[in-house]
Amino acid sequence: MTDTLEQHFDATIEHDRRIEPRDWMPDAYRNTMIRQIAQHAHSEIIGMQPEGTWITRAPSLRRKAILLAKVQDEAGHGMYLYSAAETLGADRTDLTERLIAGRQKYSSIFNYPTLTYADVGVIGWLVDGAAICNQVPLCRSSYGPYARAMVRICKEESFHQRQGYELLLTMAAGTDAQRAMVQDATNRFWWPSLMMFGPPDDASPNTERSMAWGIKRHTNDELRQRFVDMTVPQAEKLGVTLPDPDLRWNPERGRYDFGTIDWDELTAVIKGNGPCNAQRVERRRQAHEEGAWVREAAAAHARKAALGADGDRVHGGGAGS
Ligand code: FAQ
Repeated sequence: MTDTLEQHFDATIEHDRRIEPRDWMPDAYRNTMIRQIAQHAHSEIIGMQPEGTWITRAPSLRRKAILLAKVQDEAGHGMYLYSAAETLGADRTDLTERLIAGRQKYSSIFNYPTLTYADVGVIGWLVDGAAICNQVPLCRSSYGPYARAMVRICKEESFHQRQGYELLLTMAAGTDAQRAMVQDATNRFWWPSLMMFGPPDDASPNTERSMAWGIKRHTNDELRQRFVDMTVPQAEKLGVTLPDPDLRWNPERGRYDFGTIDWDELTAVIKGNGPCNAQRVERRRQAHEEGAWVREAAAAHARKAALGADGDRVHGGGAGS
């Protein structure tokens, strides 16, 4: 029986069709999907914090409205993704508790501080830019609910990327002090953005199997290179220098060469030792506790509504008998 189910699973992957929630899947596939989707959902939710801190300090009503909308979008992405994880049998409360207990990861990038308003622009440009590069191929990921969630998420992320770039173009056309802020933010976020794509291929334990299962469509290094190639001309147009003396066009490869990434830094940040890890998780824990009454009220309302519906049914049934 399991053999037949496994053959069906393998054939679905081979023919590049989607695996759906009620389909049989190997435990390792299910666990990998839950891990990746949960990590992704946590990143969207924790990712609200670095920019969220600037909402009250946005320099104009227009910038405040844009930033509020963007941060709300990230919350929405987190919700779609938790729902996608639930289709695999995961429990949202359990996932949140694992995040707060440090037993599940979220993207390293959100453990860096946002020191000036230019950081909001640079996050839109580089962080959302890297997210798009990584996530557009995930729209073809083999797990149906994840792939479908990714379509809308990518549309919104590309709007986020453009708003960040527009903010930076405005600052770049401003004063010397504003241009210096843009350069400083670029200096701080460039290398961590490259780390978002994960460890190099030869140190990425999950890539080979995730590629074979059609969960990932490209390796970490392929996507990182794609991001560099896409971003260098954008930096030139902005008039900022990317902080890498080894960055240059390689005519033979038809791609940009770039310097060595500090993998020790990525490992440290993933292990919880980045500049803001403790603060981010603590804030998430507080928000979860402060939101307990909302969850209780929603559950009580749902119970009441269900009881009401049942009551009607019982009453109707009684009248007819
Ligand atoms: N940070 O074997 P691999 C956003 C972990 S975008 C932390 O290469 P895999 C939008 C990895 O999970 C950011 N951990 O793993 C936004 C694995 O953990 P394990 C989120 C990392 O899965 C913008 C271990 O290291 N995007 O939120 C990182 O094949 C602005 C070994 O790595 C996604 O999650 C890292 N950078 O490839 C929001 C995209 N890299 O098994 C707000 C979906 C690796 O030890 C504001 N995810 N790890 O527990 C993916 O594409 C993949 O999971 C990768 C990692 C590429 C991230």
